[in-house]
Amino acid sequence: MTDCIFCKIAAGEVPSQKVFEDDSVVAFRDLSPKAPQHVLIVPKKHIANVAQFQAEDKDLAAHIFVDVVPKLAKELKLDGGFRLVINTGDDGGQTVNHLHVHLLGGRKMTWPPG
Ligand code: DGP
Repeated sequence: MTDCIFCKIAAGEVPSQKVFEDDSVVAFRDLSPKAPQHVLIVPKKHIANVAQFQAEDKDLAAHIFVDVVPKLAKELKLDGGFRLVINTGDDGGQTVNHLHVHLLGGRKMTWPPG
């Protein structure tokens, strides 16, 4: 999508601190980190949010959670645990309308979030 910041980051048109990239996914450090480790895991395909997942995205969704999350958690040394957040839509606090999974760690998380 032409006017999407995460599409531009995924395409390398806008700089980011990438920590992972393969054919279908990119992960980079959040501009405004909420924890010592705060990475955004983003599919390269423009999907607005999880409510817009299609049947054809099942492999992509599995890849994110089965392959990418555990790999990054290990590389970032989040052995004590971490939090995944997927803000979805206005009420969910989503500000960038390109699906992304926040991977947060490196400190004790509180619950509930604000
Ligand atoms: P959300 O509220 O779930 O839509 O989170 C969007 C996150 O994206 C927010 O934590 C800040 C981050 N962000 C927004 N624009 C940029 C950017 O241009 N680069 C990077 N690295 N992060 C961004």
